This record gives sequence, structure tokens and C-alpha cells, in this order.
Amino acid sequence: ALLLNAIAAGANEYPKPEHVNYTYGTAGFRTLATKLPSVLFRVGLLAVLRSKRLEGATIGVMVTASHNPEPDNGVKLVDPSGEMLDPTWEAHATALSNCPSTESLISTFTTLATHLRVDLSQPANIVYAYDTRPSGPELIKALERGFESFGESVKTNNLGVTTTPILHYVVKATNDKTGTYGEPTKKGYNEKMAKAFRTLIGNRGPLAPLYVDCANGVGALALQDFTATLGDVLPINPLNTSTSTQGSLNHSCGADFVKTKQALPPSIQSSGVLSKAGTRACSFDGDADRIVYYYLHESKGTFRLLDGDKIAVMVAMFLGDLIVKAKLDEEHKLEVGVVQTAYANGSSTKYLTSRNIPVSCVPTGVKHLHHAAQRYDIGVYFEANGHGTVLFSDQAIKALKSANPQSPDSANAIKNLLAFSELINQAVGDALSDMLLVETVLAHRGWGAAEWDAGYEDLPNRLVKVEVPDRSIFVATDAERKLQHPQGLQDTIDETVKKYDMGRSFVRPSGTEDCVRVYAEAKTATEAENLAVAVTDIVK
Ligand code: 16G
Ligand code: ZN
Repeated sequence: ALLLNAIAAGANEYPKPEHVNYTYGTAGFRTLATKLPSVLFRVGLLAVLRSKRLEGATIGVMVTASHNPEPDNGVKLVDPSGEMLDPTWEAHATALSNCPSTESLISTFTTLATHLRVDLSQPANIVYAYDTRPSGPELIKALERGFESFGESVKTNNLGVTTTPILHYVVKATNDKTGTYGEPTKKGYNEKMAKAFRTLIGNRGPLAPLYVDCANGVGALALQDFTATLGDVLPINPLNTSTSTQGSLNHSCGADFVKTKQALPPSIQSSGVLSKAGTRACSFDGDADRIVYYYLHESKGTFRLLDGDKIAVMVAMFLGDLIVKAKLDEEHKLEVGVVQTAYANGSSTKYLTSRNIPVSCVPTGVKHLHHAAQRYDIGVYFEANGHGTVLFSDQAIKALKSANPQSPDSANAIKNLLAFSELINQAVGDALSDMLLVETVLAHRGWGAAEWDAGYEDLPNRLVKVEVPDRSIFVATDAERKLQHPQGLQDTIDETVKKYDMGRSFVRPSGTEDCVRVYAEAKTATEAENLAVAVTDIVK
């Protein structure tokens, strides 16, 4: 009763606004920050329930709206393994956040606790963090008010302003009972990555300087910590680092801007820093869990994007070669596989398939890719937009650690593969860690951006956002490559696609916005454009 009184008091301080319907979507709750205080309070309650249900295992809470505009914010829960919240609990988050009154919140909370068999006398442990948005501190107060309702049984660890992947790392490391994953702090993470990076670069450094667009977000701070320890190996020129200039977050910069516009951020364009041949740059998103690379074509000066697909292909090919060198392909039959979504450029899929690398396609959203990647010995997963990482299975690590190399070459390959497993964030994709991964592969191959880019040529493509009266009537199937409903629509789309040379197109409802998205690719830019328009007309 004491607990329920405390919850009621907190709930009264953070009433739910009327006429708002919340959904725990692909990446948690995400909307205008002003609509979120009641949600944060309730997510605080749920995080405690989840931790108590798991006998005090540490749960993570991240307050961020990633690449969204600055006035937005959001919140998502991280499970003890460092992965996204178990999908069966997403509905509980949605239910709690939509209770219209304090009374209904209390009754839903009580029902949930009983139904989920939560022993409220168990301890709870929570780690939380937030990005640089001005709304962060207020929302964190609401979240903490949720934790405080439970009194002494809840232990919390506030990481402060931190990137999403660092939060995931700390959750995973805190719960790692073997103590081998790393120290559960920001510093522990940096040291782990820095050590692995030094091992991998060896005497290949210092590398050519790299420009990093931080989207004026929290990535700028993480990058600063990092350059303090590794600047001698990888000289970094940070750009768009104004984390306290109002309105600058993700504004005309960052990974989402670059990928969507397929162009340089205007600030980088006007500075001219990329005009020197061979200069490469990358962009993070607002919470530093996404990255894309780019450079300017040496003679034409045109913008060349090296997106998540390009990263996945280069990394998978390289790790595959290392496995062969390590001779782990024969005896242990270790295999590298790639996970993509329907948005992967058709040329990337074709390239991988033609080189006998297994490729699977799953629905959009990090959690789907992550789970599919766990099925490979070494699973490389990337969304075209730059979300991704590489997972090493326990079996792969065991094989690497117990291998008996017969040559210095094999021994070296094994050492490097193990270092990669330390460099790469095993909980979730990290722009910083992925950046070091790319830099390492380029250094080992002796490549610049142009050589990396030369592997395959992207098919011209177009992504269109279509506003429809009711997006819920659109139901996708086959990893979102086909529409199941409205009936007959897919047949019409297929008929249209057939008319285009190397055409491919699909339609799916967005998981984060009230719209459907149309993707089209074809042999030429004009055809891709026309196909996108034709399919949009069918959908409207
Ligand atoms: C979320 C997902 C991202 C996905 C995007 C698609 C996570 C952490 N983020 O931002 O992976 O690409 O949604 O948005 O899973 P859409 O459904 O609106 O196209
Ligand atoms: Zn993000």
C-alpha cells in the first residue's frame, strides 16, 4: 500500500496529457518532448518491474530521439544482455503509458505486477543516460520520480549525458558475471576499444586524418574522450560539435541528413575540407549509434556515399578472408554471414551472393537484424542507413581461443579476429566503434575511400514518404518486401516493376512516423525516379 501511495503521488505530479496515444515503437517511445513527462515516469516504473522480475539484473534506460529534430525526445529500455527490451514487454510499456488517470495507472500496474509474477520485494538495478537535447534533464527527473516510488529497493546509476551505445555497453558489462566483457564504465569502454584498435593498427599508423561530423550531438563528447587517448594513431578533425547551440542538433548535418539527401552537409560543403583528393569523412547521428562515410570523386568532384551496405560488404569480405587465413574455415567451418533489410541496395546483395557470402533479409529495426545475426558464427548486420555491428558467437570465440595455428600468418589472423571481437560493440551498433572498424579494414587493405567504393556500384534509388489516410491498412510480409494487404495491391506493384530495367520496389508502413514509405531502385536515376512515382500513385 505504501508503494501504491508513492506511485499515486508521482502519477499526480506527471499527469497524462489528454488525446495523446502512445506506442512503444521500433525504437521505444518517440515524440515531442513536451508530451513525454508522464511517459518517463511510467517507464521508470516498468524498468523497475523488469529488473525485479529478473531478480535484480541491471536494466538500461536511454532518453534520446536519435536523429529526430531537437524538440523531439524519446525513451527506450535495454535488457540485461545489452539488447533491446524483450518485445513481449513492449505492450506493457504501451499499456502503462496510455492509462488516462492515476487510478487506472495504479490498477494496470497492480495487474501487470501480478500477471508478470513480479516479486516486489526483489532488488532492482537500473542504469540510465540521456543525450544532449535541452529537454533531457526535465525528463530524467520524471524518470527518477518513477524509480523513487519504490524506495530503497532500487539502486540506480546515472551515466549522465552519454551515447546510446555506451549505455548498452555498460548494461551488458554490468551484468556480465564472468567479468571478461569489460569494466562497466565509460572509461572501461574507451580503454577496451583503444587497446583493441592499437593491436589491430600495429605499426600501420598514424592513419590519414579523418573528418567526423558529430551532428552537433552527444557523439561529439564521446569522440573527444576518445581522441584524448588515440589521437596519435588516428588524427581526427571533429565537425558540427556545437552541443549547446540551440536548434543545431541534427540540423542540416548528421548521418540521417547525409543518407537521405545523398549530399554533404552544407557546413562541410562550404568549408571545402573534402576537396583535397583522397579525404574521407563520416557522419554520426544524434545519439551516435549510426554512421555513414563519404568522399568527393577525385576528378568529377561528385558526392560519393559509403553507407551501411558498403560498410557491411567491406567488413564481411575482410573478416571472411581472415577466417580463411586463420584456417578456421576448414576445421571449424566458421562462417561469416550478412543480415540486411529490404532497403539494402540490390547491388550489395548481388555482390555478396556472387561471392558465396550468405545473406538474410529481415524487417526494419535493429532488434530484427541483431537476432538474425546471432544465427551466424560471425554475423555482420547493417541497415543501409548506417545502424549496425558485427556479432561473434560464443562458438566462434571458443574456436579462435583454442585454435592451434600452423603458421605465423594464421596466428596473426587469429589474433586480429579476437581483437575485432573486442573492438566491435557486441550489444548494439556504435558509430565510434564502427568508425574504428572501418578505419582498421581500410588500413589493412591499404585502401582509401575510392578503393573501398570500387567494389560495386550502387543502383540509383529513391525513397518517398507518402501520407495516407490510414497507414494501418498496409501490412507488409516477406521481410517487408511485399504487401499482404490491401489485397491485390502487390500484384499491381509487380506489374509496374516489371517495366523497369533492374527495377525493384516495395511499400511498408513506417514504424516511427504516420506515413508509408515507398522505395524504388532501377538501372538509371530517371527510371528509379519514375518507378517511385508510379508506385506512389498506386499506393495513394
Ligand atoms: C528506428 C530504428 C531504425 C530504423 C528506423 C526505421 C532502432 C534503434 N532504430 O529508428 O533501425 O531504420 O526506425 O524507421 O531500431 P521507419 O519505420 O520510420 O522507416
Ligand atoms: Zn540513433
